Amino acid sequence: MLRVKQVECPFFYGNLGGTAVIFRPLCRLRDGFFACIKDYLYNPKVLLRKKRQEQLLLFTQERGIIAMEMKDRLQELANRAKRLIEEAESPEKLNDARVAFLGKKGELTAMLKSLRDVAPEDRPAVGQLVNETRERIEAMMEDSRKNFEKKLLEQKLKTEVIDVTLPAKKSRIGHRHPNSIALEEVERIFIGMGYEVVEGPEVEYADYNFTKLNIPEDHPARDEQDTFFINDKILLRSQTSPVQARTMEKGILPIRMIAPGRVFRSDEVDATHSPSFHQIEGLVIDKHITFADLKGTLEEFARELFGPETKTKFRPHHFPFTEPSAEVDVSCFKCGGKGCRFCKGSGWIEILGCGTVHPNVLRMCGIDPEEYTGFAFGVGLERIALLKYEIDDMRLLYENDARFLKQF
Ligand code: 2NL
Repeated sequence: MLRVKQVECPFFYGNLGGTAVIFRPLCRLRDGFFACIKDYLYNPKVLLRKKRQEQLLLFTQERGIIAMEMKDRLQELANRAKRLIEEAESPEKLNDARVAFLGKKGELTAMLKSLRDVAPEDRPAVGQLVNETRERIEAMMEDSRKNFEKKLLEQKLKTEVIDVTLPAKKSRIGHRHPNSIALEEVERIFIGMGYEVVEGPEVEYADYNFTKLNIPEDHPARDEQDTFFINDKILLRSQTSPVQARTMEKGILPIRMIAPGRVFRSDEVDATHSPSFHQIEGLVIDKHITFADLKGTLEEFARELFGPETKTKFRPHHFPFTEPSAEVDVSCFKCGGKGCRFCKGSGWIEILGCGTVHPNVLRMCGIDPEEYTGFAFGVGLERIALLKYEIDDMRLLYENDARFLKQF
């Protein structure tokens, strides 16, 4: 037993041989001296465990303190948020407060992050408190926002007086292009006579555009200067007749059809020409169809389009796909045929080309010319539109100037 002198503290801390920090308890002896207690207490392992326990105690105490602190801080934060929300004089200021407290880098979000410093057993309670605080702040903000909205509405109602006697603003909607109006008019007339409207491709085989229409290989219409060729066999259609050739090939007879659509020719732009324009072609195939049927049909068409007094004149002409062929003039609807500036003094206006279908065309499209005959015609849509609306330059139809278009 080691005898040591009386010391004031019953504990002694020291560094023995660098192994560990030794915590050496002494026990008080009867005669006022102290003695060390048993050896196992010097065991550094035991002592270290004790120390850890001590630290742990301290740590949990500290965390307890953190939990307490967080409650206070949350309360303080809620109070501060309340004050700021109450003081916000604009929705923008309110939004600033929202960002400061609830934003990604806001104070409450930071508090939520520091929840990991709280003792695990306190975390649910503190976490709930954070959430409750967030809800409280959100509710206050929502109230304030509604308040702003209400005030704004009240102010608007006071200042924005509506005069219900003012005339309404006219909404300016567009309308159909003169070409479309003319096309629909022509379609209406022929549908009324029992015709079908058929459409076909704008990119065509030369075979359908020329060969089957009795336009042989060496015909000038095939010239590259007149037609847009894609290659030897394919081109941009120069007329809508290929649509009719395709219909004849289907072999469903009789045929009563019109084929409206865009066509292409290699022309320079001027007042009466364009490389892309529109055609409406008509075709009737049945047993016993004669030139008289063609005349009757086109006379009726002219009267419907230009008025019941309109007269027609059939002048002999040549087309490769019809025989006989004719060009048709109508009596001038401006002067009634007397002659004026509009008809250049002649009293007549040319409107279309027509004829009875050439037997070669019928044969090449699979129809027996001994059994069936037919007539066909072709009219330029732009020509009809220009005449109908007394427009003297075709280019106006393509320029899309609203000041021009809105007149029709
Ligand atoms: C014109 C002349 C015309 C045709 C087109 C036609 C079509 C077939 C058979 C026979 Cl499939 N003919 N079409 C006939 C005569 C004249 O158009 O000056 N158009 C603007």
